[in-house]
Formats: sequence, C-alpha cells, structure tokens
Amino acid sequence: MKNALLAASPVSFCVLLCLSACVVEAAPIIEDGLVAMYRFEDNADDIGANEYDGVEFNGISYGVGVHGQAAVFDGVDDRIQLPHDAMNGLSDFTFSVWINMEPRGAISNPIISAANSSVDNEFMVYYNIEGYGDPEDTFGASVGQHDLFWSDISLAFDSWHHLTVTRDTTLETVSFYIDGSLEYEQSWSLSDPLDVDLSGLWLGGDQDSLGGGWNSSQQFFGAMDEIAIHDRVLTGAEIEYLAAVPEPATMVIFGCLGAGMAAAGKARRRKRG
Ligand SMILES: [Ca+2]
Ligand SMILES: [Ca+2]
Ligand SMILES: [Ca+2]
Ligand SMILES: [Ca+2]
Repeated sequence: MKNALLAASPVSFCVLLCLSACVVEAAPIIEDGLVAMYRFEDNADDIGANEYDGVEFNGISYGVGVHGQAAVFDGVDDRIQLPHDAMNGLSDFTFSVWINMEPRGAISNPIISAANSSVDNEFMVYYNIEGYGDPEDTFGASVGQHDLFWSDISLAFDSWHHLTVTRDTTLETVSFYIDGSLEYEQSWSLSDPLDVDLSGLWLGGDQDSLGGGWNSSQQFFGAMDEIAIHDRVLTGAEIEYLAAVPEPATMVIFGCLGAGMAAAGKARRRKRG
C-alpha cells in the first residue's frame, strides 16, 4: 500500500508546498539586545518581551509595508507615542526602520523624537528633503541636542528604504546605514545615557518641547515599518540581515496557485481520460 504522502492528490501536495513556501516569508528579527520592535500589523504594539506598546494620535492608519502592514502618517499631525523606556537610559544603541516617503516640498521627515524637560532633541532621527535647510537631502540624527548628519544622498519617493543609526560609546561614533550598507560615520564623544522623560518619545513628529512644540513642516509623510530598537551596536552583518529585501510573497503565492491549478487540470484530465 502506498504511504499517505504518495497517495495525496497533486492538488493537496501543491497546497502543502505553497503553505511551506509562504511560511518562509517571516520578517527578520534579532532578539539579542532587543528593547522594542514595532511591526505595525494593524497596531502599534511592541512585539518584544517588554511590551512597550505605542499609542496612535490624530488618525494613524495602516497600509502595505515591507513585511505585512506598515504605519501610515499623513504629514500633518499623525504621531505615535512610545513608552519612554523604549529608549530612556540607553548608551550604546541601534535604531532601525523601513521608510517609504510620499513626495512633498522641502520638508523634514522626523522619524523618532526623544525629549526631556530641558533638551528637546535628546535623540532624533530624520530625513530632510532637499531645500529644507540644506540644498541636498539630509539623513541625520541628533544626540544630546548635537546634530550629526550626512547630505550626499537622495532617496526616491514611493519606495522602501531601510535606515539605521547606531551609537557606539566606546568608539565614540554615530553611524548611518542605508539599505544595509554603512554610508557615513561621525565622531561624537557624548556617552551619557539617553535621558527621555515620560511623555518624551514619539514617532512621526519633532518635539520642540517635552511632548509638544509640534511644527507642520516637521511631520513625517509616508509609511514606516519594522522599527527595531536594540541596546547595543548591531554588527554590519546584522544590519544587512534586517535590511534584506524580502522575496515578493505575492509571486510565491501566485506561483503556487498557478502550479496548483495546472496540477488540478491535469488530475481532472486524467480522470476524464
Ligand atoms: Ca510590518
Ligand atoms: Ca491626522
Ligand atoms: Ca521643531
Ligand atoms: Ca526639536
């Protein structure tokens, strides 16, 4: 007697193949040193053990992301508040995010803004469009109100890019990665742990005072996905892993469906014949 697998029809065999292929599409995660991770699968929950869930403000929505869904910001007032512990007290750290910017004039796209009662840019990551204070696009970070940035850059709108900022307090550097590659490294000796107050950690808008001081030209316009915060400096290989472009899941699914339908057609023809 044939075993169960061999006895299965070509259709069910292909369904099995399809399911196994689709399961491979899991988004990358690095658990070592993970403080918080936001996948934005229709919510702003932290999928990590700390449960530093975000809270949406002013109409955040969710759309197609790099891996599953992404958080969509309207460029007007949409913001997500994070528990300050997601960054407070960090010395070495890595902040990484996928962004997809909508076309707009010379504006700033603030990604994350961390403040305390005396310093509004205690930590900030932003991508400024050309003409906003600089003739070129600028990918930057503020650490302890000190601005570090890189402007030999131009990212296309309506396309996904992976951005990473690391601070290494031993080497006294802040490093900028785009799409998994180290693009720029700047010396910065401030090694104090980040001091982020209770209401001082936000995605999508720049604070000019603790939990406020919003400005309409400093509101992220577009989508963010798969934000990860680590309490250590990830290696280049780890950042490359996080930034890997996923296989197009739809092609896998439709490829399987196509193969399944062809197999079903063959099976029917055999039965008739
Ligand atoms: Ca996602
Ligand atoms: Ca809004
Ligand atoms: Ca501002
Ligand atoms: Ca500010």
